[in-house]
Amino acid sequence: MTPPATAPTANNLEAFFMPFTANRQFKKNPRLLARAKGVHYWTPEGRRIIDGTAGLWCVNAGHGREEIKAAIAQQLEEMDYAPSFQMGHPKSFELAARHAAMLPGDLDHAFYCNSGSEAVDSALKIALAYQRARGQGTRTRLIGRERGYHGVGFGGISVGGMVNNRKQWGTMLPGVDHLPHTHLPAKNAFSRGLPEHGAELADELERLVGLHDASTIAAVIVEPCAGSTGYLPPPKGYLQRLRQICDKHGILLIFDEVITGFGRLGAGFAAEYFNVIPDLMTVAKGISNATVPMGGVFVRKHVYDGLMNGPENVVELFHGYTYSAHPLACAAASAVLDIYKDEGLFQRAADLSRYWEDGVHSLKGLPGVTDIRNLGLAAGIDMEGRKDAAGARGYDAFVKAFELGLMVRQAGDTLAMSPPLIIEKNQIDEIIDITGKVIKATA
Ligand code: PXG
Repeated sequence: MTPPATAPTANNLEAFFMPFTANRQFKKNPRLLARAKGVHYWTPEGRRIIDGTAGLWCVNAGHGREEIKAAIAQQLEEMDYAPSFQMGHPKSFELAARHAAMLPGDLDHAFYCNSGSEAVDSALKIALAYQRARGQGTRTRLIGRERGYHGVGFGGISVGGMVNNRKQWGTMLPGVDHLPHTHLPAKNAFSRGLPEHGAELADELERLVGLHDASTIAAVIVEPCAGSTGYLPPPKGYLQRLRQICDKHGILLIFDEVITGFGRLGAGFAAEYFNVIPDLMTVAKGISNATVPMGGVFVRKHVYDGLMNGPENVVELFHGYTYSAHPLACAAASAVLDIYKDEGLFQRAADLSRYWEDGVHSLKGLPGVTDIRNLGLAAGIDMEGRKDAAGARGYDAFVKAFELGLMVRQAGDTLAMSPPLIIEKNQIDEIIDITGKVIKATA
């Protein structure tokens, strides 16, 4: 791979106000990526980095896919943009039909947006609108979960359970409560796949119903397997129990599948993997292989039908984005569905997941490793932090990994990994090898 002609230099990094980044620290010692293909990135200097995180959990089919590029280019040639308010373009309807056909149960309608954050806010609104449309307008309360991450919109941070968000952004949405998280290292450390203990934590929803009354609760939102806060697979039976309690009380269940959707668990969706069908599902990332920003909310028939009432000239859902179902995103999303299907990538992830599990669990016993979790083709590794410096070891590990040619994600002193689903076994070995070195180097 040839590096680009002009490598950016430190003195032109200033203007970009970087998201979720320590700007000053980064700009003193930047980590730049200039090219990508398959499971690799290259820095401007031409150094190869193995992508242990599929970008940010999103490039599931690998980088630089020609089929997606061709579909986007063709769509750009044909029609760059078309509004989706009171107008439509064929690709959006085609894509929705394809998504409906591949989704489990009767999740058969698709609303489109541009990111996971928008998907979450859209899902919360659809839930409120649905409850109101069926004459249950007192159901306005939303229930999230501790350690949940649902993006950065005010709805998402409100139902989310990230302490930094709660510290930083004031009171957020009112009328929100939270289930406890399911991370129980004392009982479940080093579980392979689903942990044994903790299904009873779903019963906390009964407690919240007892406190607030079901008639005030619109929806519960959880990540079936929490991603950003360290990769936390659900305890065995937990999601099934949550589904039962929601059904009992007329509460909508929303699965945030922004990370788990499109193959990460070795099935199309976590809903399919667990055989638990939520009423609404949020997606993004792998929906377009991250080539064109896209998010979506998939809803079950009863939710869509419930909103299709009143006079036909009235807009049923007073919500949408200029770029909802953007033609380029639809073209990309359709091309990536072909890749997933033609290459059997969801099954490939399932087939590789055991090898991956053995690989990540081989890191048990390295200095300060306190827990390792895995499910599908992703894992979280907890490391003992440094005294009085939470997150410092995690950051050093992340930097060291990059130096050694591996991209990982860091959340505090936890490392998270989620390679593209096209990863080969020898490349998994390489990821594990570098991760081991990084853990030792930062102990
Ligand atoms: N829901 C979930 C479950 C997510 O993981 C979002 C919503 C928001 O999506 P957008 O597209 O608005 O970013 C996410 C995003 C990480 C990491 O390192 C995770 C995300 C984003 C960036 C970094 O874990 N998840």
